[in-house]
Amino acid sequence: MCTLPVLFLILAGTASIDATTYNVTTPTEWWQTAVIYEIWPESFKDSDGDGIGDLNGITSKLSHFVDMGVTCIWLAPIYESPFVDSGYDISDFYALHSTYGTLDDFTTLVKTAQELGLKVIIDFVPNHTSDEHEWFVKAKQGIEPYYSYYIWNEGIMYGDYRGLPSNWISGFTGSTWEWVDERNAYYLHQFSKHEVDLNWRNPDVMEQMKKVLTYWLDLGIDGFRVDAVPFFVESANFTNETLSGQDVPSDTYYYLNHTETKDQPESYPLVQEWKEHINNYTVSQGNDKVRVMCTEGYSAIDYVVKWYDYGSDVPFNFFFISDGQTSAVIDTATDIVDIITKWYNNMPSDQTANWVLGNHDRSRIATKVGLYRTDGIHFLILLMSGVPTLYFGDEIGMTDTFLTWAETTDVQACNTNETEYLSWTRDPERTPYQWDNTTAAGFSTNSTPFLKVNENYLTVNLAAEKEADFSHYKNFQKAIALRNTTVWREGTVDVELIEDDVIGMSRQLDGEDPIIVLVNWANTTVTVDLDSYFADLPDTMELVIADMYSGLNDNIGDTYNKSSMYIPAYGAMVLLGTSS
Ligand SMILES: *[C@@H]1O[C@H](CO)[C@@H](O)[C@H](O)[C@H]1NC(C)=O
Ligand SMILES: *[C@@H]1O[C@H](CO)[C@@H](O)[C@H](O)[C@H]1NC(C)=O
Ligand SMILES: *[C@@H]1O[C@H](CO)[C@@H](O)[C@H](O)[C@H]1NC(C)=O
Ligand SMILES: *[C@@H]1O[C@H](CO)[C@@H](O)[C@H](O)[C@H]1NC(C)=O
Ligand SMILES: *[C@@H]1O[C@H](CO)[C@@H](O)[C@H](O)[C@H]1NC(C)=O
Ligand SMILES: *[C@@H]1O[C@H](CO)[C@@H](O)[C@H](O)[C@H]1NC(C)=O
Ligand SMILES: *[C@@H]1O[C@H](CO)[C@@H](O)[C@H](O)[C@H]1NC(C)=O
Ligand SMILES: *[C@@H]1O[C@H](CO)[C@@H](O)[C@H](O)[C@H]1NC(C)=O
Ligand SMILES: *[C@@H]1O[C@H](CO)[C@@H](O)[C@H](O)[C@H]1NC(C)=O
Ligand SMILES: *[C@@H]1O[C@H](CO)[C@@H](O)[C@H](O)[C@H]1NC(C)=O
Ligand SMILES: CC(=O)N[C@H]1CO[C@H](CO)[C@@H](O)[C@@H]1O
Ligand SMILES: [Ca+2]
Ligand SMILES: [Ca+2]
Repeated sequence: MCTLPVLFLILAGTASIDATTYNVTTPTEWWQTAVIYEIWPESFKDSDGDGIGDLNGITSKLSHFVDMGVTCIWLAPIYESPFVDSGYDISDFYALHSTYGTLDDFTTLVKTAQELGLKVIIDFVPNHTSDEHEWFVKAKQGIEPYYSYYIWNEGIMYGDYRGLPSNWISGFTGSTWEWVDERNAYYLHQFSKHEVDLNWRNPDVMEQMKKVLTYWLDLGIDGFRVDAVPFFVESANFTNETLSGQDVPSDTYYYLNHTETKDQPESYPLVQEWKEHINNYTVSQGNDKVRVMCTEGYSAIDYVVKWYDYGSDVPFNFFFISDGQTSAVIDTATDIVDIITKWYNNMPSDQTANWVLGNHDRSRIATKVGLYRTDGIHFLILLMSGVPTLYFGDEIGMTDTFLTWAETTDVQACNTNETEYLSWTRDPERTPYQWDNTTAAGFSTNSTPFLKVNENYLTVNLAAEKEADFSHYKNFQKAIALRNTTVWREGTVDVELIEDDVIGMSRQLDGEDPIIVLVNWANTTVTVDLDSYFADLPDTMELVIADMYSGLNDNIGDTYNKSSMYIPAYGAMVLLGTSS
């Protein structure tokens, strides 16, 4: 009886049209055409020589975004913090980390950016507070209402022996439970023990955090990027999690399957409520402008796209980075095509796609795919429909910096040991931005910044790449410029695997010249007839951008015949149809 409807559905499914061509909903809001750029404030630009980036440093470099075509900057946490986890451990949601500057510096940054036509969004970190936050200091003393802002449990008594409330493991290694003598109880922390999880079943916590949102909205920002959304609510009964079966140490995160501490259904409505709060704010301001909300969470696809239904405009698509459980496999052209089609096939068709290549937690894209493939993957994410999210320095091909155990500062790595830290450390992708070939790569006048500068800065730096005829930076800038076309905004997206090794992508629209991107993921040349993959192309096309190492730099502006397209090894090309 049960199998009949299933069979019917499968049959109905085979009748669908070519699954690789996607229609695009024409963007109407600013964020739908934005390129979002993550600034790691500590590492971007130091204005006062203390070796640490700051807000005035960012303000002094805003023209960089305008030059590049980036339209929205996202600031990773700038709040007051003991800095155990680089500012994600917030001790006051209403104050700035003093090393970064003053509230005046912040409002100057926002105002200057907006005058330049840029949008500014900030990190919102509602899962936890620092253990030095006033609420937790009072909670530890048993003072209400603060005690109930957090999650406490006395553990399980086995005779005289007290066991942990559950076997849950923190994302930063070790138990999620930390004992407090004073309260005779454990508190919950999904990350560092200095990042105490808030109790999202307590409505007072919601009220407090809405006030935080309003405070920053009043300071003029254009939206929020919400941190760690899958971790908000945990199972109410502290049920043990099952073993994952992975061959990893028993105190590390991937030892368990996180069925009780991640992706819980009760987390979703929280985001919906913030979105409504933000919308209400906008109404109260006379609908003065549109504000965006992005959400951060690595999970299986169903859990991620579900955020669209709960008010997230941009649920970050991390599938180039991780499949939700382990690092993404991006070895072949098939892997890339699968990642792209998986998102388009699963996101609601009336929403906006998005693509993330890197961030402050993960190895840089140029390190992961190799510099010779970096331009190609940039062309793809910039020219498909949707919102690309870039990590600072990607535009110039910055790579991870090797740091010794002694030089390591990241809490996630420091919680492990000298033999294990390289698998956990996030410092390599957090070293200073490489502006030029002067002291500390132009990041600071201080020759010993908080993390050392990558040794490659003499050649890999913005000034040199602006001077060069061909560079990662120039290619990045040219690809962004092509987004300002009707065919980019409204054209269909067609993603094709070509001859095993090439990722082909077209944007087409009646009456407009198409955009074609060809990215050869392999170290072998190939000549293809594009007609076998894309319908209705004009006979000839003009090469408008080619990756730095393709050897095609002198061919920019040349006309190519669609029936015999030569693609160099690891080559990436952007072509424009010449229909007129
Ligand atoms: C895309 O739009 C075209 C024209 O409106 C329509 O015929 C086609 O079915 C749509 N394709 C998908 C996958 O929705
Ligand atoms: C939960 O896990 C802990 C630690 O492995 C164990 O001591 C405890 O017995 C488990 N509880 C249940 C109910 O299985
Ligand atoms: C455990 O708590 C969850 C809510 O987090 C609830 O759905 C589930 O029914 C509870 N299970 C038991 C055995 O009480
Ligand atoms: C753990 O989760 C993985 C991925 O979701 C799944 O394949 C596996 O079967 C689970 N393991 C157990 C023991 O439940
Ligand atoms: C938004 O405003 C409506 C109408 O005033 C109100 O009913 C609703 O509770 C508000 N939502 C939030 C999340 O504050
Ligand atoms: C480091 O940690 C690993 C995994 O927990 C352990 O096997 C190893 O012995 C430790 N090494 C040192 C030097 O402590
Ligand atoms: C440093 O950069 C400047 C400007 O980009 C360039 O003219 C000069 O040759 C560079 N010097 C070295 C040593 O690379
Ligand atoms: C976008 O293109 C239009 C004309 O097609 C031009 O006026 C405008 O300046 C361009 N905007 C940007 C940011 O390049
Ligand atoms: C690509 O192949 C060439 C020639 O076979 C070889 O010299 C080169 O090192 C290869 N490149 C990479 C990045 O593997
Ligand atoms: C394109 O190449 C094909 C096959 O080599 C050839 O038949 C055709 O005439 C060429 N078209 C143009 C416009 O050069
Ligand atoms: C990508 C990202 O924002 N990751 C953050 C998730 O949350 C934890 C705890 O706040 C941070 O340590 C990560 O950096
Ligand atoms: Ca500084
Ligand atoms: Ca939580």
